[in-house]
Amino acid sequence: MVAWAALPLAVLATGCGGGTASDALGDASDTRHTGPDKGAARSGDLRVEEAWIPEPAMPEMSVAYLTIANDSTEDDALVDASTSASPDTDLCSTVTTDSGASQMRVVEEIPVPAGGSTQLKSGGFHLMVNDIPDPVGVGDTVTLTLSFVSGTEVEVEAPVLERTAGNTEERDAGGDHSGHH
Ligand SMILES: [Cu+2]
Repeated sequence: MVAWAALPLAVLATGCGGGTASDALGDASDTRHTGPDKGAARSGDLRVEEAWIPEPAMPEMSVAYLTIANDSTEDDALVDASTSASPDTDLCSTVTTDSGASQMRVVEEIPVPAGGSTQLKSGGFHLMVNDIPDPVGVGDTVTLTLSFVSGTEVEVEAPVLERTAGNTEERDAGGDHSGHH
């Protein structure tokens, strides 16, 4: 994870400069586990950490990765997501078929168990940002708004980062976006 050091501090400054991030954070002490390059926020019993967007391979479409932790004693689920980059964002899952092929499909919800956490990452659950009108690139920050079954809403700033070794967890499926349409 040495990639942090190579990132310009301007990414962080931009992400926090608008006031939105600090509003959403509420308790600043909750940012301590997250590197300076990825977004974090909390609302109620839900914590979002490590929010980021890999530099899109195609200008009109991207994915977003993050981790959601549920500190309550009730199961919760992500049921809707919107972004500042596009009016069309889906909850999506990559599944491996019996024949070993990777396929993506839109899902109705992404469960976050009580006292547990769910990672949105390459090869699993993720957010699918479709039909991006103005392409985003490294250095940009996208605001993600996440809505949960419990009624909790979390807004988090997700920086667009290069696909470096430290950022591409389990990125093995070469055709990550194929088959989505
Ligand atoms: Cu997808």
